[in-house]
Amino acid sequence: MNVQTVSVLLSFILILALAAVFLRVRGLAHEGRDYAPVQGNAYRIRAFGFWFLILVGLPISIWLFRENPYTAEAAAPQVINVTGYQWYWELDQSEVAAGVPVEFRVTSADVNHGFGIYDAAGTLVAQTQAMPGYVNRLTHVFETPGTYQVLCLEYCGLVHHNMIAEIVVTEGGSDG
Ligand SMILES: [Cu+2]
Repeated sequence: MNVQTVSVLLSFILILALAAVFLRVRGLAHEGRDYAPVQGNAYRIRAFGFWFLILVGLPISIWLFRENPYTAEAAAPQVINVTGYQWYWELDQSEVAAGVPVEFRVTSADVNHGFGIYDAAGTLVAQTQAMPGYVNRLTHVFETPGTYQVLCLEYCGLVHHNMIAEIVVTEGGSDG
C-alpha cells in the first residue's frame, strides 16, 4: 500500500468519524441540559487545549523550523525547472548528484499544485507550492542517492493522485 492509498483510506475513515459526530450531536439536540455543568466541562477542555498547545505544540513547531529550506543559500549549482499541469509534472532535468544543493524553480501552468518530494521509504523530504504566475524556489540537498518520487500535495482535480514523477539522485562528486 503506497502513501497515496493510505491517505485516501485515512481521509475516508476521518470523514466517516466526523459524520458520526454530527449525527450524534443532531440526535442529542432535542435533550434539554442545564447550562452550568456543560460550561464547566467546556472551560476545562479549553484550558487543557491552551496549555497543551503552549507546552507541546510550541516546542514541536520551533523544533520543526530548525531546517528552513527557504533561507538556504541561493547559489545552487544544480537547477531543476518544474511545471505542474493537470495532471502531470514536467521537470527539465530528473537526475542530480547527492551532496550538492539543488534549486527547484517551481511553477504551474493551470491551477495550484503541491510539489512534494518523497524518498524511497515514502518520507516527505521537501515541498513547496506550484502556483500559476509565480516561480517558487526551493533548495534541497539530497544526502542519499536513490530514486525519489514527486507527488502532488494539493488536491487539483480528478486525476490529482496520478501526478507522479521521479528524480534520480546519483553519487555526488564525479559529473555533478
Ligand atoms: Cu494535485
